[in-house]
Parts: sequence; structure tokens; C-alpha cells
Amino acid sequence: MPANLSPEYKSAQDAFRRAREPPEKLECLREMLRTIPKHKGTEHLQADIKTRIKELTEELGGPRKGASRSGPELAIRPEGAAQIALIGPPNAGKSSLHARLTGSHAVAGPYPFATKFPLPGMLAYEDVQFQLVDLPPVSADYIEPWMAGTLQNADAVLLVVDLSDPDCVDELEAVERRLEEKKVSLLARIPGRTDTVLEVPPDGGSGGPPAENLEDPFRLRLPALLVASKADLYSDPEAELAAFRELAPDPFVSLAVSTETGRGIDDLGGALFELLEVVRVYSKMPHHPADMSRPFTLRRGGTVREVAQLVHRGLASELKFARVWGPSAEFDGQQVSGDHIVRDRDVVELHW
Ligand SMILES: Nc1nc2c(ncn2[C@@H]2O[C@H](COP(=O)(O)OP(=O)(O)O)[C@@H](O)[C@H]2O)c(=O)[nH]1
Ligand SMILES: [Mg+2]
Repeated sequence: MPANLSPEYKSAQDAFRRAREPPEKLECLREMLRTIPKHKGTEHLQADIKTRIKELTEELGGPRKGASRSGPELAIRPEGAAQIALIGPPNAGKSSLHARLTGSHAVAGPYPFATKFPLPGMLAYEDVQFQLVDLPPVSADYIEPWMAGTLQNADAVLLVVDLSDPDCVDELEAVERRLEEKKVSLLARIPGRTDTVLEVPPDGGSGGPPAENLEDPFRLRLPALLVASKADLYSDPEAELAAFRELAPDPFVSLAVSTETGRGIDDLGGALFELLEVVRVYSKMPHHPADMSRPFTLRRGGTVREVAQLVHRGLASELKFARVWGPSAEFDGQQVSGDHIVRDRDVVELHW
């Protein structure tokens, strides 16, 4: 038996990472379990896959009969161009920000743990919608056991910190440590589309390679934006933010905002658009004007084939060619193949 992960397994794992809808994720997980080489070196991974299958099956099956847990939804179904989780220490201003950005009635309060469950809301930026999810705080002492599960659906994180809190540097560090413990890494930008999959080195015939050498498909790598809240409390928030960044040298793009004065609030949508490398594409039928009312959204580097898949599931495999107008077209109506990389505000006419 070859020790290396099979190409079948790798493509199932890639598909899992791309999958957004829970049923699709479940399908991919089953395929991963079916195709993973069964030897000692993959035992941990096999167990992890089985756990995820069990969790997702339960999530999709709805509340179990006689289950102890009934109550608010912990997994928020993604809507819009991306799902963004608000994360930070207690009283950082997450719920106030959520209410201000989405018009939600998120409860804010000068006491910790006012927020107990995930709360979704929509933030409009130009013609794109982002789903923001308010969450309970993360601190050195506590993280909700279900938090990592909820983050499975997130595409990015708004890391909210209150610079007026004297412990904010330590608190931010604690948040990141807590997330790391749950296999959630925060990055300054979205992970590359062509992340190399680590090969399992050939095992010498006995026992298989150590599990550490396997790339962990369940490690979440989420791009994050650092939001310094309560900017109204400072005469010079930029200087305050710069001083904070000296002490907490994270690589994240940062923004000082205030829900009291509205400072920086209008910049958040654009910052998320940049962070998530969103590309909007409008679809068009032959001999008809483009539908400019609703863009399809994908990530920078996305292709015409991916657009086809968004327009209609299964269309990608039947695509013959497309015509493009806009930033990626050399001339209006240029005929291109499925591999053509689209750009923001392209109009695409699919032929199949
Ligand atoms: N001065 C000021 N206070 C704020 C701001 N945003 C939130 N707060 C206050 O900070 C406290 C905690 O806010 P909350 O949104 O509940 O924080 P959360 O625990 O992170 O959700 C509340 O008393 C808010 O009124 C802000 O921009 N400026
Ligand atoms: Mg809150």
C-alpha cells in the first residue's frame, strides 16, 4: 500500500476546504474517509474525519430526539459574499459594532458575557453583502466549547480590541492563543489558493509515518482585520493604535473605529472587501443586457469556470466558452475559455 495520500484523497480534501454548504462538506468528508490510506500514520486523521462526519450529520439532522441541547443555533448558515466572525475579549465593543454595522439588536453592555450565542446580521458594501456574526467573548479563562465549530463556516475574522483597556495587549494575545488551541489560526490575508499539500513521506514499511507530518485539513486559517474600538475615547486614535501595534506586533491590517461617533465605521465594508479579495461578476444571457442587480462573488484569481458553477451547479462541466466585457477583457465580448481569470466588475456571458 502506498504511504502517500492518494490523489483521490487530496482532491476530496481540497473539495472539503472549498465547500461552504454543510451537505456538501459532509459529502466531501465521506469521500475523504473512503479514500484515505488506512494505516497507522493516518489513524488520527481518520478519527478526526469521523468526528466531523458525526458532528455534521447531527447538525444537519436538526435537534435530536430527547437531546439535551435545544436552543439557539450555534452553526450559522453562511449568506452573502462571506461570513465574518466578530472575535475579541469581553467588553471590547463587538456587539455595539455588530448593531451599528448590521442594524441588529445585539445586546451591548458594560458587563462581560452579555453575548451568549452567535447572532448573524448583514452588512452591505456597495452591491455586496457580508454576513457578520456576533459572538461571545474569548478570554484567557474561557472560550465557548462550540466556538471552533461555529467558526467552521466563517471566511474571516474581525478581531475587536478596546485600546482603553490597560490589559488589551495581553487579552489579544490570550484570544489568539485560545484560538490556536482550537486549531484556528489568524492570518493577515487569505491563505493562497495553491497551498501546497504536504506529502506523507514514504513509511519504511512499518507502522506508517508520524501523524504530525500530515497536513491537518481541520486547521482553520482565517484572514483577520484588527479593529480598535472606542476611538472616541482618544484625542489621537491613530497614535494610540500605532503605540498598541508596537506592543502587539501582529501582521493584521488595523482600523480605529467608534460606534459612538461613527468614526471608521464606513471604512469597514471596503476593508473586508479588500481582505477577502472579493471579485464581483455580473452574468448575462446572449442578446440580453447583463443582470447588474446582483453580482456573483468569488475570490481574486477565480475563473470563468467558477463563475459557471456559481450561476448553476454543474454548469462548469458543460461550459463550452464564455464572452467577457469589462476589466479582464482585452476587448468587448472577447471569447475566453473556462480558465480565463475574471476581475472585479466583469460581465460574463456563459455558453454551454
Ligand atoms: N466610548 C465608547 N464605548 C463603547 C463603544 N463601543 C462599545 N462601547 C461600550 O463598551 C461596553 C461593551 O460593549 P459591547 O458591545 O457589549 O462589547 P462586547 O462584549 O465586545 O460585545 C458597553 O458599555 C458599550 O456601551 C465605543 O465606540 N465608544
Ligand atoms: Mg457582546
